[in-house]
Amino acid sequence: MKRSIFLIIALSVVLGPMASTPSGAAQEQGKEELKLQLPKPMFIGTPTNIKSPNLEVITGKPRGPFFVPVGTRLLSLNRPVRSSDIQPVIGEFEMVTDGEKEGGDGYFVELGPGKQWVQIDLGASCALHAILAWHYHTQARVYRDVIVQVSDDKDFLTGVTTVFNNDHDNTSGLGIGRDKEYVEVAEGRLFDPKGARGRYVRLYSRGNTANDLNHYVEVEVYGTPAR
Ligand SMILES: [Ca+2]
Ligand SMILES: [Ca+2]
Repeated sequence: MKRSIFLIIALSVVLGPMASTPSGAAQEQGKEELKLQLPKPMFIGTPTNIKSPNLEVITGKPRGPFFVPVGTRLLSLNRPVRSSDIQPVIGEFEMVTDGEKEGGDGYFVELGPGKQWVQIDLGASCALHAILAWHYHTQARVYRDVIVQVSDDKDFLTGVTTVFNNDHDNTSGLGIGRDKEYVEVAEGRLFDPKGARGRYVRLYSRGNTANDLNHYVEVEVYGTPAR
């Protein structure tokens, strides 16, 4: 009798989570895992010395799989890049979309101090399913006021979708952001545009915890190609 009760408990422990979670819950119909090529990490361990009022809880765990509609492609490779800064301090704007994501010197473009943006022209309006940004991953840093927007207007005056905004105190003047600040790591940060359409992707920042400058190693935009 004791043995059978034990078996029932054991079975419910094993089957319980399976019964309550349909198999493949993370993977909806018509979706596939987004495959990414990630650069080598430049530092190991969880930074504990970064203080910021809007910082997310640091788990140190890698990002889980992310699912996108079947047929999603990298749309941003070698696409033209504009910026609020006329001339980079270091590097070239082209480095934002050149496919190189390694850390270290020679792989990032440096923009001037304060609020700056880079903007990628995808060439056509597309439904977007993932945007990834690597600001800088040679050391642990938090970039301020990260705001990611999508629009068909190159000047971002009309039809703007805000995908991400962690400017919790509105210092950049684009509205209060509800997202959290995060530490830059080699896997980059994935922003979910949830199918928002746009030809242009604009990313803002306003300095970082190490200095007042703005950096990009790479930005990747994934979506459904325009027909
Ligand atoms: Ca690059
Ligand atoms: Ca802010």
